[in-house]
Amino acid sequence: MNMWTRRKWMGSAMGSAVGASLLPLIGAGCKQEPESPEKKQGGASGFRPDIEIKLVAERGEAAIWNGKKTPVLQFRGEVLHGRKDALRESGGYLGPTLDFVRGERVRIRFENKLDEPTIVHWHGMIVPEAADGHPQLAIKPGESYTYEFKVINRAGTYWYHPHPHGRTGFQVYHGLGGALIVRAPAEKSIGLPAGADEHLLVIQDRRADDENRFQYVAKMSNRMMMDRMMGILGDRVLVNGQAYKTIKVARRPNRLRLLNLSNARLYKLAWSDGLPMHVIGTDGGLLSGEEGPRKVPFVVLGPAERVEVWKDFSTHKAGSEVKLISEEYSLLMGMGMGGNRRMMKMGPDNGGGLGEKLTIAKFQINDDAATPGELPKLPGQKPKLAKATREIKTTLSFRMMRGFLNGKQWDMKDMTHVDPDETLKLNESVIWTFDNSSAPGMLMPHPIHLHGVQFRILERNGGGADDLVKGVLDTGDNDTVMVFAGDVLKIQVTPTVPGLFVYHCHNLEHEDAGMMRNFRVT
Ligand SMILES: [Cu+2]
Repeated sequence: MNMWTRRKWMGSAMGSAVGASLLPLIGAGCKQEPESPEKKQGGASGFRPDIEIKLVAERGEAAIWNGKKTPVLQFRGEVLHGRKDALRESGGYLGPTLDFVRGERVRIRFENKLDEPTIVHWHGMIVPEAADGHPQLAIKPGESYTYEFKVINRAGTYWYHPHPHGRTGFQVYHGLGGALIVRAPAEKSIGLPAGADEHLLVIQDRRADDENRFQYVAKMSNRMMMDRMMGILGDRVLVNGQAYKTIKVARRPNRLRLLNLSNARLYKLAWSDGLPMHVIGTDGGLLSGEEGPRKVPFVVLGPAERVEVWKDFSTHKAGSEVKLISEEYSLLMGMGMGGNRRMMKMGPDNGGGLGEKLTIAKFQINDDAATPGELPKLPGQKPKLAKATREIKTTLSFRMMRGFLNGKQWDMKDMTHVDPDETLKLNESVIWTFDNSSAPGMLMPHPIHLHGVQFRILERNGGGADDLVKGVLDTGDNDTVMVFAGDVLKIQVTPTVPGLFVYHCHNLEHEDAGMMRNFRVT
């Protein structure tokens, strides 16, 4: 028996109590099976997992740069039962990459070995509420929480990260996060590049001191104001938890899964060779044949968003190099308060590092003979959306270093509070408007994320996106969407799992500053 399995699993009294209170809310008609609270303690149950994984959050050290190792927080994992290739090491400080097949039943035994509360959320995954990592489910140090869900999402690129309110930004920044891939047999017939021609790039920015320690929100007052307003922006790019990433590629088409796991940075991703980006997928999987592949000069990727790109390296010389870069950009923001608010251009000169030109990764093309490929033909039509029966609206604002949704904040004393207009009916389509133009306070860009659903973006006025408009995709299935300053954006949401879920800004410094609310699906 190894070190992992010998350790005793502690039951979570808090998790059980909360689970019991949530249980009546998981009713019939749910695509997911109800869970019993006992299972939080890892006891026997009727749920028979195809895959069982142990996941631990703990302190560690990572060799990222020359010199001293960087103290990090990290997820470590192990397959206890089922396919061993459902988990593979990320290579850096990030948690293992989880690789599931649609339809599989998954049990994840999570243990908190940090010295503060935490809980894990499976970003983009549609799971029962008890498995969603709601902040009220946060467990104390030494406690464990067992997640059980069937993988019902479309094949796509998802991720996981902590979600304890007020500490999410800190924990993610220090290394807690990982990729989660969902595959489906049907995807194979499309003939996309696979195996060694498929690459996963988890993109993060960090600041570090002379001793290679990550620097979170600055203590210095001016910088601290900037950090809390813009979110943490780092000047060093890490890919898959490593610095100076060079990826060797064959001279043929490759498939790239790009994940923005940065706390606050938005990237304007482009190829250094000036060729367009061919987008084949978004947050929730591949685009339909009617929507993609989509050719754009660059891709705007906000915090927590993912994009899949097809790239033909056969047109490059053997031994040459092409870079994935983030081009310089500026964004409009509404600065100043009350009647004095005016739209200002924020960029590398005045945005605390916002919009800086950065190199993300270098692709080194190998010496093989070139094998050109054709753009893949994606199957299917754009899904026909049901007629929406209701409209709801949320205003976004930021003032006094705090974020607001409809003028309200996350309530730590009542973490299950839901307003009447935050109640959605199961399987009912609603049009949800996010208005980032009218509320008092500063107007900032906010990446808005809804738990428990994949949604469709209907329209936006595009205010504030400034020179980024050509790379804002607004297509396919999404769980996170950039709402720019001055923007009014409409999405269509059709929840398929009942329960209590959160929606929030995924600029993690904004989220921790209260920019999160519940919605309930009944
Ligand atoms: Cu925000």
